[in-house]
Amino acid sequence: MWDVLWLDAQLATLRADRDDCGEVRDGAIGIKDGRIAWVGPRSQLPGEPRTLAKEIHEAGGAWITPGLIDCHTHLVYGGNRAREFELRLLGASYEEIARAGGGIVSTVRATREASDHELTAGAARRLAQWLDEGVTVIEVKSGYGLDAATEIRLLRIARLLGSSAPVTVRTTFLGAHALPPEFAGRADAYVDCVCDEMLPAVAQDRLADAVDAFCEKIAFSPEQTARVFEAARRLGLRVKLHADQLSDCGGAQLAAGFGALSADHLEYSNEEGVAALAAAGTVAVLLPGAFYFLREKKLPPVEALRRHRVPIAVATDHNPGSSPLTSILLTLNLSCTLFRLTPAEALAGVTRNAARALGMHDTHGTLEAGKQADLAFWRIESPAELGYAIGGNPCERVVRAGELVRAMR
Ligand code: DI6
Ligand code: FE
Repeated sequence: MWDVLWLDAQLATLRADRDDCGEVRDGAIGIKDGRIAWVGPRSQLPGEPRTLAKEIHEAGGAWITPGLIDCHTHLVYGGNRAREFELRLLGASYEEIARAGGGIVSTVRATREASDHELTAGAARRLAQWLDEGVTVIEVKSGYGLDAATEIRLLRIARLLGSSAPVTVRTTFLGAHALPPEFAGRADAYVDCVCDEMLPAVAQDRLADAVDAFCEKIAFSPEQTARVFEAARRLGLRVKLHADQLSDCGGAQLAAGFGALSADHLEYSNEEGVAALAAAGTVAVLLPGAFYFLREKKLPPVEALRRHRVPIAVATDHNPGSSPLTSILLTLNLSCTLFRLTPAEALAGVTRNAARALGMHDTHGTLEAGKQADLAFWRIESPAELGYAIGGNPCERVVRAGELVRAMR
């Protein structure tokens, strides 16, 4: 006997063997012990609804998708960078500001000065918008502490968000995000510190599910990145990479060489890089918020990603400097409008492929029997509307692990 049976719903299952959204008209979902026990057309239910489940719920014709997954955010930080935004509007570039000691390092200063309470409250306030928009899994990176104590603080706060809000938080250690001021001119010494001090401490307390780095001219070289990844591998942690965002650093190849879960940004990646991602099974995470906010011109190689059948995910990259974007729904539209993804590709990018980018594809990301019952309910007439609309929020209910965590609105 199932715990709950949802009826009167249209389903976008996002099953991998379907090119569309895996649509099922007049569908039904049975839930038991927080997992999907049965999913399919109501006409194929294996019995009378009342004999199948303890509770019958009607979805009122809503579309149900898997709970959305934002697989790349920098949610926990102090302050904001509105002043820097003004400077950029007056003509300064993101890279010039970074080189002049602004950029990431200014957020590092604000983050180190902030109390745990301030950091937690700021992140929790922002997180509310993800929950409103049907997100049930969010990845959160450290990377604005850049010393062992603060990086650990950020990861602990990220973990705490997951125990105080109805959302699954995956944490990523991004110690190699920028060079902290106290290591100016000594990047290799900082990488030593990341590998020999920070990473082992983070791993010992099981504070990170993965390790990330920013491989870029204004950040860390491919050699320095490889050192961080080798240290992660020794500790049994999977890696992901900020790759080829502002220049072609061979980031895609580097990530693939380490069997990365994902390679993110990829605007400047070349065809060999894309082929390497395909061979390694690494997910390409596209981040249209940063592309838009920095007014980048070089588009990520979407055609090549399709041709090589690299799974494409889409994420907010929420951060105060290059993507102060708090809406996963707006991100869907940006990925369609700017990168020419189809709405179905964009939706797969925040469900099935985002789960893969976090190594959670066995349990999350599609509506299939056996997976965790994370469901988002939408007041829409077709799934394409989720990528089409700019602003607005048609999410009307959210179920997480079988429990209603957002009631009808
Ligand atoms: N790439 C980005 O776009 C962000 N971090 C990164 O590695 C920028 C973060 C910031 O400017 O604060
Ligand atoms: Fe990022």
